[in-house]
Amino acid sequence: MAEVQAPGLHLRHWPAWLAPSAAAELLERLQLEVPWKQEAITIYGRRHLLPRLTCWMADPGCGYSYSGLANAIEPWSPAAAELRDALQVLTGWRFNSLLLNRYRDGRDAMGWHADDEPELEPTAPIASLSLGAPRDFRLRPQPSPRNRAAVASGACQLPAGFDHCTPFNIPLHNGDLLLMEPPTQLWWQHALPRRLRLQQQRLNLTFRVVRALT
Ligand SMILES: O=C(O)CCC(=O)C(=O)O
Repeated sequence: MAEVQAPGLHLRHWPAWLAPSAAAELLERLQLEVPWKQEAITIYGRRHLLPRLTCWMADPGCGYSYSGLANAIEPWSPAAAELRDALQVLTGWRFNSLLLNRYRDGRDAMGWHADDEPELEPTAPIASLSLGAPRDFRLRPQPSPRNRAAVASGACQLPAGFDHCTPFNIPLHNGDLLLMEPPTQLWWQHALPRRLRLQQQRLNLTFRVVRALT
């Protein structure tokens, strides 16, 4: 396991957490078990199809929405539930929800964002498992709007050395596990850029802890 640390960022990376044969078998199972959908989001009144297929699996009541898209909750599939239980043993966290992304080829991608929605438990890590084709996972220093406002008002300070941080890349391969620890989502954004020559698919699973908001 490799630790990656920078001001406001803490990642733990297990290259080949799953052996190639286990990762290939899991990818096959997930392709069949998961009810993949291509969702649309509305930005400034215009509807856009997401450039990937997705599915939100979660315990009952653990809904999640972003960019005006309220994800329908699918029940845990057998393979996803096995992974959730293995991650509980590894991390001590009982993940109650999972976003699955299927990038059909290098034209599918994910834009810059942080997973900082209010329904996500801020003290929990996000556990990200990659299957299939390798892709670059980009990170850049970019405080969340809440933190930017808090810094501007003097309520909190930038992490020491944050001004000198620059974007960087972590190539994620078949079977890799990446744990994004707090407070990473509050100070850094991530993205999965397009790779137009890539023809193979990749699945990514991000296990999360959603809290009930009162
Ligand atoms: O596919 C990836 O590695 C990134 C997924 C991601 O950014 C997310 O689910 O929030």
